[in-house]
Order: sequence, then structure tokens, then C-alpha cells
Amino acid sequence: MGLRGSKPQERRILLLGLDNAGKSTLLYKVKHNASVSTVPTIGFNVEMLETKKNNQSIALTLWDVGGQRKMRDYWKSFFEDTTAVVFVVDSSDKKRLNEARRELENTLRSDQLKGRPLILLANKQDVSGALTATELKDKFNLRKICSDRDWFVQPCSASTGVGVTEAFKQVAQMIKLSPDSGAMKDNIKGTVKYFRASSRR
Ligand SMILES: Nc1nc2c(ncn2[C@@H]2O[C@H](COP(=O)(O)OP(=O)(O)OP(=O)(O)O)[C@@H](O)[C@H]2O)c(=O)[nH]1
Ligand SMILES: [Mg+2]
Repeated sequence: MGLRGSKPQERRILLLGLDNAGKSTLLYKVKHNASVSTVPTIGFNVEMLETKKNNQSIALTLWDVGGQRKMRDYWKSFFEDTTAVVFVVDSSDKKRLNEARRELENTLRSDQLKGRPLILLANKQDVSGALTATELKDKFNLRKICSDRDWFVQPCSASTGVGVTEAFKQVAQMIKLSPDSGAMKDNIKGTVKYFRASSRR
């Protein structure tokens, strides 16, 4: 059992995926249970989500980074200290599945993300004709490309909220907790500074 009043362990979770996949919709759904009307993210959004694992409090810092092509070059600036990647896919957009798979493969190649768990979100399940989680798993060849990490595919709809809580419960399950609660440094400020400096170049 966690010590009463002890600082929650902080973990950094990166939400990635193509533009229009539903990352920002998901972020606000899980944080505020709100259906917000989003605009394409230029830059990033960040929210803190408190959750529990084995009675231990965990503070998840959720980084939602824009997925437009020009934004993807910046994804790597967010990799450092990432505990798990949540890769969001628009399961109804069959024309862009190959593009999504390519970007996922590129992301997983990073040394900074070596061994980090992947949660693939088969989003937009409310749209008729959307690929199922199993179809997406096969299409992305996850068994092969994730042979060296834990992975999980969660069907969800960021619009209706179905599957969203389950997705983040799964994230918490896949996180390894350390006995020294609160020891991990919170580097939000560092990343914000880095991002601003890069975007001015
Ligand atoms: N039907 C349906 N629409 C969704 C769902 N999730 C997101 N959308 C819609 O998809 C569009 C894009 O959603 P965003 O959350 O802005 O997508 P994003 O991944 O943040 O996009 P970028 O910021 O450009 O990377 C919006 O019109 C959302 O309302 C879903 O589960 N079902
Ligand atoms: Mg967005």
C-alpha cells in the first residue's frame, strides 16, 4: 500500500498519431469528460491525470503532440523520459492506415523509446465500417514490430468516451512503479523550453 500523503509517482505518456486521429479529443475526454470541438494542434497540449495502480497514486502527464506532417519532425523532442506511448489511429480512415503504420514504425525505432510499452488506440469505433482492434493489430503487424516491448490494442471512441477509461487503466497497468515514490524528475518546463527554442529556429 502507498504511504498516505506520499507524492504520486510521475510518469510521462506521449499521445501520438496522424493528424485527425483524435488525440486532442481523447485528451479532453479523459481529463474533463468533455466533448470539445478541436482544431488541429500546432504544437502540443499537456494535461495531468491522476490514477492508481495497486493503491499507489500515479500522476500521468499526457503530452498530446500535433500529428500534421510538419509537426512530426518535432515528435522526437518529446521522447526523452517517456514511459509509454499511446498511438491513436482513426480506424475508419482506411486510406491512411499505411501512413499511420509507417509513422508508428519510425517512432518505435527510437533508442529513447526502446522497450517502452505501446498502447495502440483503435479510435473512432463509433463510425460504421471502422476496422476492429484485431484487424488493426494485424494490419500494423504489431506482434512483429512490438516483439521487444509490451503492447496492447484498445478499441475506443474519443467522441462517445467508450473505451477511453479502459485505455488509461491499461496504461497504468503497463507502467512499472519504483519504490522511491516521486523520485522521477518532472521535466515539463525543460520540454516546453526546448520546443519553443526549436520552433524559433
Ligand atoms: N466520429 C468520431 N470522430 C472523432 C473521434 N475522435 C475524434 N474525432 C473527430 O476527429 C477530428 C479530429 O480530432 P482531433 O482530436 O482534433 O485530432 P488530432 O489527432 O488531435 O489531430 P491533430 O491535432 O491535427 O494531430 C475532430 O473532428 C473530432 O471530433 C471519434 O472517436 N469518433
Ligand atoms: Mg490535436
